[in-house]
Amino acid sequence: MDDIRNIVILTGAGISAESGIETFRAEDGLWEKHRIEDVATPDAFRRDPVLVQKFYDMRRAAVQTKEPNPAHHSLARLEHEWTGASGRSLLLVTQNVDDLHERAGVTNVVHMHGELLSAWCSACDMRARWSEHLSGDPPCPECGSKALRPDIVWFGEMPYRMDEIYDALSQSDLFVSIGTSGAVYPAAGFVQEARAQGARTLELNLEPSQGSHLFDETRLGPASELVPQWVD
Ligand code: BJW
Repeated sequence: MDDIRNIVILTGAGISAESGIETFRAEDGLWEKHRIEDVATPDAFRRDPVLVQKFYDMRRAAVQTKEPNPAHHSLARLEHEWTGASGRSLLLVTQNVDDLHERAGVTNVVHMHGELLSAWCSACDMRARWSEHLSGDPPCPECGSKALRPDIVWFGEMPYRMDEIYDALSQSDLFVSIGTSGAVYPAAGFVQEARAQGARTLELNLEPSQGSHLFDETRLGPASELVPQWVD
C-alpha cells in the first residue's frame, strides 16, 4: 500500500450480516418479507405512514440488540491507524442504516441512505435521535406537523452527502467495496467513478456482486474474516 494515500470504503448490508442484521436481497432477506412499494418509498409513507413507521420501529428495536463484528472493528482500527499519518485520508461511506460502524469506533462515517436511529421532519427540517417516545406515528416535537418520518433515503430520493462522496472518489487511490450486492444506484456506480480516476479497486463479498467484473480484484468469503485479513 506504499503508493496509496486516499482510501474510500463503501459498505453494504453484508458487513452487518454476521452481527445478525438481515440483508435485503438474500432469499430470506427483508425484501422477501416486505414489498419495497409498501414500506420504502415516499408514496408508501404518504399512503400508510403507520405501516411504514411500524416497519422501521421493528428494525430500530432489533438493531439496538446487535453488536459490531470483527469486520466493523477492523475498519475502526484501519481508520485510526491510517488517518494518524499525515497526508492520508480515509472516507467510510455506508449504505447501511445501522450504527455498528460508529459503535465499533469509526469516527467519520457517511450514511448515504440515512440512519435508523434518526427521525427527520420534512416540514421544519428538524432531526432528532430516535427514541421510544417517537415510535408509532407521532407529530414533530418541534413544529407539530405530521411530517415526522424515518431519516431514511427511500427509492427515488437523493442519497445524502453525494458531493462529499464524489469529491473523495475523485481523489481516491484505492476503492474498497464490502458486503454489497451492487444492485442499487448511485452506490453501484462508485467503482466506475473511482476507476475513472485511476484508483485500484477491491471487492470483499460473500459472492460475486452484480458489478464484480468492474473490480481489479474480488475476494470472496464472510466479511468477518476477509476484512480483518485485508486490514492486517
Ligand atoms: C456478505 C455476507 C457476509 C451477505 N460477508 N458479504 C428504476 C425505477 C426506480 C428507481 C430506479 C430505477 N433504476 C434505477 C433507479 C434508482 C434506484 C435504484 O438503484 N434502483 C435499483 C433497484 C435499480 N436508486 C434510488 O432510487 C436511489 N436514489 C437515486 O437514485 O436518486 C437519484 C440520483 C440521481 C443522480 C445521482 C444521485 C442520485 C436511492 C436508493 C435508496 C436505497 N434505499 C435502500 C433502503 C434503505 C432503507 C431501509 O433500510 O429500509 O437502501 S434499498 C436497500 O438496498 C438499502 C441498501 O442500503 C441498499 C443496498 O443493498 P445492499 O447493502 O447491497 O444489500 P443487499 O442485500 O442487496 O446485498 C448484500 C450483499 O452482502 C450480497 O451481495 C451478499 O452476498 C453479501 N453478504 N452476507 C460478506 N457475511
